[in-house]
Amino acid sequence: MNLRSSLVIATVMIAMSAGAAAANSNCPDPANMIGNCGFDTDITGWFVGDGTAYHDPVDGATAPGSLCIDAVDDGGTWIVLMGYCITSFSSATTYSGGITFRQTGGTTPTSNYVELSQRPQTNCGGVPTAVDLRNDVPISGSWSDSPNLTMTTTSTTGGLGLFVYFEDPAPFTICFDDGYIGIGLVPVELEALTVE
Ligand SMILES: [Ca+2]
Repeated sequence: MNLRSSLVIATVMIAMSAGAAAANSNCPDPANMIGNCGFDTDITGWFVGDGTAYHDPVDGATAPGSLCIDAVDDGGTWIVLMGYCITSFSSATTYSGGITFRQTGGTTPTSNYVELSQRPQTNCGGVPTAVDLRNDVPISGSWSDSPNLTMTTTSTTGGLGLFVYFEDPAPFTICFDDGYIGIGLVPVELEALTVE
């Protein structure tokens, strides 16, 4: 039995002992500050603005379960926003964040943004005091990682948030999985490579 096989088996055993739903091997990294990172059973903890969000129990990036959004263009200029907000974090500390997604239907949105930022309000509202914002991240039908966002907090006040938003969307469905915010974290696929 080589090392890789041992790691896979050990991971499966840990997942089984944690319950039937906990099949994701690397999203629940102890350093990940997002509790419901893999959408194993629901979309609790995440917020969604415009659009209808729901839990897909089957589809997922590294394990079943994802958060999907059905968005329909209402003809105006509007934005589908989703994300996660953390209120307990350190000052002058560099955090990384990201998420994995894929488009399952509809037309590619006109533009999109992925953002990791500190904002003055505890619900992650207000103008960012620190931010890493990426525009027009490639979206395809395959699960793919957002850029690994990094930013350094300016204080311990407000919220530290991971946001994804789409501007002027045509009808589309996009699903998300394996979100993370933490110190020194990288996308789950890269993390798995490091372990191996
Ligand atoms: Ca999942």
